This record gives sequence, C-alpha cells and structure tokens, in this order.
Amino acid sequence: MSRAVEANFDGLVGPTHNYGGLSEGNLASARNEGLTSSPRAGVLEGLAKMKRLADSGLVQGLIPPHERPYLPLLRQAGFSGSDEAVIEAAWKTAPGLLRKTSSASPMWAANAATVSPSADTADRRLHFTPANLLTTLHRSIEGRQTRRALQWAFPDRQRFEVHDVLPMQPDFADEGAANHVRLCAEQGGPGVEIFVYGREAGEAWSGKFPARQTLEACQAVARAHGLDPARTVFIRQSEAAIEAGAFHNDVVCVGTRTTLFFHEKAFANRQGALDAIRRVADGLFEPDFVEVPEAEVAIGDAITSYLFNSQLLEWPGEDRLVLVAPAETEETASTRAYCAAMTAGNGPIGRVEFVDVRQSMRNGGGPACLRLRVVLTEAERAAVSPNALMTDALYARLVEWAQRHYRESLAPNDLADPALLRESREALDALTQILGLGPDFYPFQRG
Ligand code: SUG
Repeated sequence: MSRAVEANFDGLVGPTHNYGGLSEGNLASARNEGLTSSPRAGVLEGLAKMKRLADSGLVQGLIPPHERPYLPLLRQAGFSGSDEAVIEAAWKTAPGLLRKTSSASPMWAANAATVSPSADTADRRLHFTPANLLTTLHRSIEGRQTRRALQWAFPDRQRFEVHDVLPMQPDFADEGAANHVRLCAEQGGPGVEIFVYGREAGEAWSGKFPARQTLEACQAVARAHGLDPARTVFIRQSEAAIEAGAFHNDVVCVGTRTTLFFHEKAFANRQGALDAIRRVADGLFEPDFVEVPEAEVAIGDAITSYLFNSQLLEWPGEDRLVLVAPAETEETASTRAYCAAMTAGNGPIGRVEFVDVRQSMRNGGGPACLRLRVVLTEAERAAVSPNALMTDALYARLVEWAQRHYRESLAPNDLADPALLRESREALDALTQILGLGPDFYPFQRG
C-alpha cells in the first residue's frame, strides 16, 4: 500500500461573486437574493481558509475561477454585436439570463467533479468526472472549463484521468463530490465509495425542490472510474432532507477515514443505508457512525448553521479528527451545544474549528462546498502542477492580486456594467500569469 493523504483543492472565488437567487431549493441563495456582495471579501475569506489548512501542514491546492459573465451563452441565446452591446441588450431584455451567466458558482469546488483515488480504481489511476450540473442553468456552463482546470492541475495522463462530463440530459443529473463520500482504513489503501442520489431517471418527481443527482449518474461515474462493485454503495437521500434544504447530500453528511458524520434524516432508509455501508466495508474496517439526532439538532438548524458542510480533517499532530465548520455553526445555539458535547466525549471528532466564509455561506456554500478532496499518493502529489498548490508566496501574490482586481462591493445592478466584464478579464489575465495557465485557458483568451 502506498502512503497517501487527502488534499483539498479549493475553488478561488471569482470577481463577479454576487447574490442572484439562482438556486431553487438552496434556502440561503433564495433568502439572500439581491443583497450587495463583496467579491473581495469573498476571495480573501476563501484564501484565508486555504492558508489556515496549508499552514497546519495539510496539502492545499486551488482551482481557478471561470470567466464570467459568460458571453458564449449570451451569444448562443441570440445576442450579438460587441461584448458591451451583448451585455447591454441582455440587461434590457433578459436580465435573469445575464445574472445566470454572471454567477461565480465555480467557487464551490465540491461540485466540480467526483474523484476516485487510485487505490480504488481498476487501472490504478486517479479518476475525475467533472459534474454536468445540469439542474441549474447558471451551473450547467461549468463542466467544460472545470475539465480544463483539472487537466491543468493534474496533467499527467499516466496517473490522472479527467473524464468528460456525463450526457447533458436530466437522466444523468450530476453534482459531483457533494454527493459522494469515501471511507477507508488508510487513505492509501482500498476504500468504499458511497454515492448519494435524490431520484432515479424516469421517476415522476413531485418533490417541492429539485433532486439534483440521479442514481444513473452515480452508476455511470462508478463504472467509468472502474470501481469495485463490492466496495461501492448507492444510497438514496431522504425527500425530507431535500425539502428542508439539503440540495446536496454534503449539507447533511460528511465523512473521512472510518467516520461518517450525518444527520438522522439524511437518508431515505437510514437503517438500510448504514447496513449497506457496513457490508461494503466488511473486511476493511468497522465504520464509526456519528449520527446527529433530530431531537438534538433539528434538520432546519443543521441547514441554517451548515454543521455538516464542514471539512472533516486528519489534522497534523492531533489524534482525533478536526471539524472545520462555518462560523454560523457557532452562532446557532443547538449546533454550538452539539459541538461542545461531541468534542467533550471520546468519539472520533476531537475538535471543532470555526471559519468565516460568510460571503459564500450567503449563497449556500460552506467550508466543504468550497473544496474538492483529492487523495494523493506521494508520487501523485509530485505530479500535480506545482502552481496549483498553495504556498506562502502564492498566498501573498493572490492576496495582492485580489486587492488590486476585485471590487469591494457588487450590487445587483452592477452586473449591467460593461466595466465589470473588462475588470474580470483583466483579473483573469493576471491570474493566468500568476498560475501559469497558458495562453488560451479562458474562452475570451481564445478570441
Ligand atoms: O449549487 N449556490 C450553489 C451552492 C453550492 C454548494 N455546494 C455544495 N453543497 N457542495 C448551488 O446551489 C447560488 C448562486 C446564486 O444564487 O447567486 C448557488 O449557485
């Protein structure tokens, strides 16, 4: 068995970060529609979180933001003329569409792709399937650029396979790692892969909010990654969780190593789910289930506080896991009390650390949404593009870059400002230099 670590690749918040109210079923996104955002505060919060983890000795990487507003979609929708004319006309006649092409949603890297470590795959390569995110228009435009970004960060085809997105059709609705958990005895050894879906293809869906992941999408990813069916399990999310605002499973569940931390109402068939996980783990490890009962933390509180949308980490130098939770978890009475009691006990989670990612949280993105986990052996780690890994020097350069290029505040009407397009492109051109992304990484650079 090779030694391996779980690295985190965070999505860098883009210059157009705003509150568009674009995600049905994501309660924070709906609640905060129309607020004025701070793209600069957003990117700096994300960078501070990355720095905190890197400083602790964890492997921390980053994924570059996408080009927004995304003119190719506006042109596909019939707008023409100069870029400025396209923005002006779109704002006048289809402002909702302009908002959808302006979202900085690629920051939520947990939705970038599903990732299977090489220890789990038939060809012993590390596999990525970028998510098609087809349930929402504003996110359905991410997949191709995400694939490019992953190929930049993980360039070695001998070791890494970055698949194409699944077909852009509702039967294959896929939201990536936000609906996927890997448990294992050791990161470098074989693991079990848990896929969580909200509905099956062809099923009449009568839920209040969309179910964004299908069983068929999960099965397709598992096949493409060459996973062992005996170590793979497909679990259905509960409709109650989706209705309460768990638009992704990672809003009510997180796991690492042998620990699964989840809300009592997360799964449609709770006992069946736990039995299935035990069965696929049999012979490898005994799962540690940390189940949070509704009586202690009501699902509504779990969702507003984002208790489960936390990073569950093996922190260097600590013998129990650390939960990196959003500040909102500390500010919600029930989750604060739960965390205090949990860490005072002798379970697998020994400490909770709170981080401020409020700009992202107001759009329904907690610490766990902002990162894509990639288990890397030492050889794989050495094959990652060095520019994709956080260092003190890169952090300092990115803070300076963000302060120079990002607006302090962005009100809804500012999306109509053609200067925002120019500023964003200047920011991405400068980032291209800093990260060595190459001359044609962004569509606008390709002309
Ligand atoms: O897909 N919000 C994102 C949040 C994604 C959170 N990711 C995970 N749970 N892993 C979404 O709903 C809102 C954008 C807006 O309304 O402006 C948004 O896309």
